[in-house]
Amino acid sequence: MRTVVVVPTYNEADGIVALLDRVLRLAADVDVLVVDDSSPDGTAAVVGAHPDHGGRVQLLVRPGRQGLGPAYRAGFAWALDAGYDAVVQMDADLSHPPERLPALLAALEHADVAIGSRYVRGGGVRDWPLTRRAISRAGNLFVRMVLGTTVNDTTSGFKAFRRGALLRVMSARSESNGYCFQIETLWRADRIGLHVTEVPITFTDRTLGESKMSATIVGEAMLRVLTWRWRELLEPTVFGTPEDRHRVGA
Ligand SMILES: Nc1nc2c(ncn2[C@@H]2O[C@H](COP(=O)(O)OP(=O)(O)OP(=O)(O)O)[C@@H](O)[C@H]2O)c(=O)[nH]1
Ligand SMILES: [Mg+2]
Repeated sequence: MRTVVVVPTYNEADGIVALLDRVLRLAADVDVLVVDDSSPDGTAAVVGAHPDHGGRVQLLVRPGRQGLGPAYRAGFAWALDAGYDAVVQMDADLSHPPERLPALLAALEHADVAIGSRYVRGGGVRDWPLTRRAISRAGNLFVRMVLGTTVNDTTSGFKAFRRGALLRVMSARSESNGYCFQIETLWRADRIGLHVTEVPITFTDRTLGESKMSATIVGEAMLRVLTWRWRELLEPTVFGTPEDRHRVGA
């Protein structure tokens, strides 16, 4: 299965080489696409200077900081154009263990979307302060209650999609600027009727670089989740009828 790992970066020069090396050594058919928003710390130059292992390391540089959502939309469009069979998303800060990638890809043998999950048996979070744990837990509870999904880790940024599944998820116009992009893709996958599964991962707090999480990002997520729910209550067939959904196959 030809796979590409899409990694958005903003000021991740310190850890990106370790991430590239850890991903590239996993399997010969796994490539990496770094989507950098012209990071002032020179992340793109560091990636450009890394051996590309015969085209396995690709770089998409965008004109300036536009947020996680636009970076992923550009990266996913590139990956689909390039014809990959599976597309993975992963943070650049090594919070997501690259070594769990084979488990995510194995899960795609019987699922359309595999989520690297902190909140299933065997998963967890290491080194996060109590406040950050509480925000993540509360955020997940909020999303589960408002959107009515059974997925445990709705905000995970470590996911693998089969090509057909990603094509369907990205066929609708996505508006998320920040981290709510993660929730949006999950919500769409759930509503389209795709088979979503969770694979346990241990998430480790970043040791290099700085967090880009902000109150604006959290605020956008809460507002958008409520708006999405409101919209689908007003228009229940927005994702097709139940019959349409049963016909889905990725
Ligand atoms: N291209 C791009 N990448 C971004 C942007 N904002 C964040 N990222 C990347 O998105 C990933 C997740 O960001 P983080 O700051 O690690 O977010 P987080 O994991 O929720 O926060 P921490 O746990 O505190 O690190 C990282 O790889 C960032 O470099 C952006 O505006 N553009
Ligand atoms: Mg992080």
